[in-house]
Amino acid sequence: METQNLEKIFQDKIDHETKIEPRDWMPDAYRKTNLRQISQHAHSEIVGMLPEGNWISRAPSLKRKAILLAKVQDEAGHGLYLYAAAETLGQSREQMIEDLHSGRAKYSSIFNYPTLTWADMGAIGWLVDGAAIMNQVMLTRTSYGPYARAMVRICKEESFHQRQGFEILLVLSKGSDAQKAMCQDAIIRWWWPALMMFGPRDTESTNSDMSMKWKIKRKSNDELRQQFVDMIAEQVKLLNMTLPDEKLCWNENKKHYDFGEINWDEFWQVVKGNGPCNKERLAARKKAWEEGRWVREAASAYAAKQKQKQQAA
Ligand code: FAQ
Repeated sequence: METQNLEKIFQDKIDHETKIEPRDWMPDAYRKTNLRQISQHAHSEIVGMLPEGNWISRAPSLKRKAILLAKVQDEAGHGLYLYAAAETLGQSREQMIEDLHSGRAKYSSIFNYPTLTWADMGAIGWLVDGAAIMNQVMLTRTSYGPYARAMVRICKEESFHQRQGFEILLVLSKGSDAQKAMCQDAIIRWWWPALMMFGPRDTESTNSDMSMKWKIKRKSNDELRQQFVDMIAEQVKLLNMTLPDEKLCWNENKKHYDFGEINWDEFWQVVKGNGPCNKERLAARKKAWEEGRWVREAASAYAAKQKQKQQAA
């Protein structure tokens, strides 16, 4: 069939909300941009384990430790579903990991900030997982089938993560003066980086036009960021805390909160690898990959042996 016809059938499917599956014909650019986004998303989940992993051994109680451990394990699971979804587009996991380690592939800017206090576990759950869900609920309806299906389970787990983060902050917000100060400080440090998670302004977003046409994305970066600000500006009142933005105020005409300008220079610096923890994060991932080599080899050898046994039987 001619490419023009194939493209028409493909776009008709998208327009009629039929999922695109791995064996369906798809334009090269659709394959590429899905591979880019899904693999970056997978990398974000895996690198995202590091800032919180840093606090597992220092959690203030056994209960908090168990919850944090489970949350960090959930993130590993999300990474695995997403790598598996990305592999259906024809790239090997080894290649994706190599792209991460060499700095060719991106991951979310947010994970390049340090976790300085226990309150950061609360702020990450509430703000970072909160921003992640805001963006990811639309991805449960994304046009590429394996990505959409992976996102359904991920979103359920992320909403638990967000509530556990808020609860950590709620406890601190009712605690001693030092605990209240710790809570406020974490909110101040994580607020702007959380807003950056939604990506550049719509006018600067190079991928959005095609991603919207192909229903990979269904809401723009600015639209989602606004929804997030509207939600958090209300929730912060329950904590009796404030967000570090003097321009934040309800706009009755727009029925949305107005808010200040993101430091875009900082955003691009972090995306380009010059954030506070970029080098540390990549070094930790490379070390884990090297040190885990024997486990991967042993697991592969075991799987091959089992397969041989089954075939012989
Ligand atoms: N950081 O044209 P756009 C999580 C790049 S998961 C770094 O607007 P697009 C769970 C972008 O890649 C968090 N780079 O791009 C968790 C592009 O460069 P490229 C991750 C960024 O794709 C919680 C360029 O800028 N979530 O948190 C960022 O249409 C707690 C131009 O941008 C996802 O990955 C950024 N913040 O929209 C885990 C969700 N923003 O690739 C552990 C899926 C933009 O052309 C603990 N991804 N860039 O070289 C998406 O929805 C989209 O990819 C966006 C960006 C919205 C992130």
